[in-house]
Amino acid sequence: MRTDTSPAIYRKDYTPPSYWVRTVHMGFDLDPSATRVATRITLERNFDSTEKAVVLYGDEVELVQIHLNGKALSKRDYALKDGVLRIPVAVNEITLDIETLIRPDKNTSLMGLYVSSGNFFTQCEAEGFRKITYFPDRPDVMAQYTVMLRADKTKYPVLLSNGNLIEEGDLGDGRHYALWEDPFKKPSYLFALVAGQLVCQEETIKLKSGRDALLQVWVEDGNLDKTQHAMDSLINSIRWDEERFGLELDLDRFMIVAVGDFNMGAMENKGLNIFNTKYVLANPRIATDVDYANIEAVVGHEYFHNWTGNRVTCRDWFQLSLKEGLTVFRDQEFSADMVGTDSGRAVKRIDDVRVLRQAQFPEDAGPMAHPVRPDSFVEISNFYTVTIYEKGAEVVRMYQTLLGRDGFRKGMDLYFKRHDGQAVECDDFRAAMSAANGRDLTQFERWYSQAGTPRVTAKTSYDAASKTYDITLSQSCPATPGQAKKLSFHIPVAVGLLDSSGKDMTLKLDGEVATIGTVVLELTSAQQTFRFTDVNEQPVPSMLRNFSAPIVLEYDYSEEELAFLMAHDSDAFNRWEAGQRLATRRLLALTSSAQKSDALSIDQALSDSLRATLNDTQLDPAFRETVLTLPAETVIAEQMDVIDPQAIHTARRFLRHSLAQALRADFVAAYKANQTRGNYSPDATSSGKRALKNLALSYIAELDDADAHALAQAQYDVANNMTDRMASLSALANSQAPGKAAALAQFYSDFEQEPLVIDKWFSLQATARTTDVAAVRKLMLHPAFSIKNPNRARSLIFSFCNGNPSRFHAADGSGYVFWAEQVIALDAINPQVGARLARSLDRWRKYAPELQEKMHAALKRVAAAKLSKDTKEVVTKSLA
Ligand code: 0A1
Ligand code: ZN
Repeated sequence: MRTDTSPAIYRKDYTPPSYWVRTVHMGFDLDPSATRVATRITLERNFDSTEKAVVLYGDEVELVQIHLNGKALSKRDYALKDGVLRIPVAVNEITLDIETLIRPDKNTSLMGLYVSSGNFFTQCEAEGFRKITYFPDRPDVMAQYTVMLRADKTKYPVLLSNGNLIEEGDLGDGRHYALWEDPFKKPSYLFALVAGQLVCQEETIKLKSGRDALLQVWVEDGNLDKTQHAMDSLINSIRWDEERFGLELDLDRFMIVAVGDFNMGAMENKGLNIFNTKYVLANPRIATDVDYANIEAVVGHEYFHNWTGNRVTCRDWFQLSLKEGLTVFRDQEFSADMVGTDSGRAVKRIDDVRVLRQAQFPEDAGPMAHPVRPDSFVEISNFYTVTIYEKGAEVVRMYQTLLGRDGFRKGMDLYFKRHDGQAVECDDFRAAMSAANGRDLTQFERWYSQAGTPRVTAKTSYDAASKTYDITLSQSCPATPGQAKKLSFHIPVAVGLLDSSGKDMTLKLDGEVATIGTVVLELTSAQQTFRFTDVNEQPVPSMLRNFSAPIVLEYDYSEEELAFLMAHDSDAFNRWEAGQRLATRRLLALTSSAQKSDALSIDQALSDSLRATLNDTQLDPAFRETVLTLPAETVIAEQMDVIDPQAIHTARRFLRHSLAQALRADFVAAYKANQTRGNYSPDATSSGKRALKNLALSYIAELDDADAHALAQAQYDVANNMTDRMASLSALANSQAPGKAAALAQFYSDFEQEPLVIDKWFSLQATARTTDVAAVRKLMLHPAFSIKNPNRARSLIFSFCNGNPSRFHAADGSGYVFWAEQVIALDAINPQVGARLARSLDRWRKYAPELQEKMHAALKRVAAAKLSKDTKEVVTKSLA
């Protein structure tokens, strides 16, 4: 950890490595308090580099000795400064032997080699390998690894690393060994080892080519009843990649290991994926429908990285979205295909767009805004962001929208043909898409280089005499840090026109052949007019169908048009979108009334439209649930010039309460009609029913009367799965129900032995309406709370700061004081987790002056503390 101000690194300063690494042989003598690592690397000069030295990086690792071509080096033979070790050499081929000593048990950063529950794990992306040994730890240096693990046999019976197990045996002194060889060359960030007391579920499957592959899911003893869903998800992922992209598993063995202490979701180490337990362990008793879906998505995501990330990797970390945006897109498509139905695909799309709007749009409008391919960073760990991941996925999706599914596949095929085994740039992906389809995608590059969410304003005019309909689109993009002026983007805007009966019109763009349904307008200038001909009546436009670009689309829809689209649009996404537009307008008006302490009143038109959707049994329950869910408080906040969290909260609660009153009978009917009986299954139909039923319950619970309490309590008492149990507990926890405290206590004692469930228990309380800072501080004293475990810290501290806006933004500033304390405390333990929490005040300049002042003081307080470069970068940018 460095506490001085660390310099920024720039993309334009990229230089190729001075030496390539051909082979790496590592020997680990695993011991929690002193692990010895002996590494032999063979290197070859890179004639593209002018540097006449080998450059190695190390971070908090003790260098015991170093030999060059068998000769011991003394301190005079190299320069070591700020973790960079330079050995001047003139020969073309060299061998380095490096011995290092590390202390995994003291490693609370969870980067490099660390201990969790007595077992060893590694995390090397992005720059964790340098915490194990000195190495050219950069993604464009790819090498072949052979790894020897030695450890006490009883304490660490299982020894795993990347690739194939070549040999294992006894060392005679109570210790044993395992030798692993990875046949594929890889960058150091994909290195992994695991050692300890673990058990596995395994299965052998036949790959498309006829080869056998051994699949294993490793967990701690006692968790083997929770691995089936992860195994099924892995098998489905393998099949899907074979079918959709013609990509086969290239290894004989593929392992997933679950660990309870992990900074992120999971990691795609070659052949040895390491997962946060949250994204592996599931059974009906402990996991919700959302957990099941997340596990499927994350297992898919890591598996898909095997091609998009591992076989073709990134030249440097500025290209991170090359692998992440593409792989998120792939996991989104996988999840959608697993549901299979059109309506299911739309619900998945809606979920993904919600994440984008709730998290990425604010990021893109705040002090940490950065392009999908950033130009600079101080700490790369801070750039594992929703922009790199989710906006990156939207950018990849736009290729598919522009080129079609087949065109996109051609582009992917060419990408692998050109770059398999290489470390490349985002531009190489774009070039492959362009070349495979004969399309000029030059302007598309701006999606990678310009930050900010573009705004597209649409204006329409119908001319009955000439039967023409014009759509004029104009685009702009707000300034972001370091980018005052933006150039026009290449934006695919998918459009349909509805006739007065609600049917899709046949569309004829000026001079082009007719299509039924949807056309993709390509907006490339600041302003463009698209003319539809042979339009027989004034249409209602359905714009940005399926959310065809990550933009804000403004169009002056009347309330009647929105209600009409909600009822008729053939594009399910836009039916949902019309409802969200209606609800957002209402919520903004209510918020403004709340600010002026005016009387709040319900809107008949909105409640009629929502009632119609709720009662339309032709529509899937899962889809109806998305329509009946009001926009989140954070989404409303982003639409305001000055955010007023209390007024937003009052407005949203008022609307929910009013809808509950107006639609009570409808909600009760939906509750009854959507019961799932028999054994629990997380399939889309059953989980959709539960989602609608539990949404109905949450509305009914708004009324907070004896009937509502009884309904929630009854569901809690008979629940045979975690989805229903959590939904009813949440209804109770947010009410005045007499059984509330007893249910919370019962839940705790029933699940005390299940860490992932106890996380839910903390998080539910952290986000409850009555929970203020004092209550959170009290929960932190609970014996089950530990700030050192990232999942636990996230379940309580992050859930409160990010998921309970009206309490976090308490007028007295107590939330911010708490936030500052926790950022400082977390940063000292684990910089990545500290820096993540530091992001909670990103948007401080958007709040009223009284709050701003208190946030500013809290930020200053953090900035004045001794910080890691991770957290320092975040608060410095926030204050800039
Ligand atoms: N590449 C992983 C994400 C990841 C990044 C950094 C990590 O270390 C702290 C861990 C995981 C993915 O996209 O799943
Ligand atoms: Zn990823």
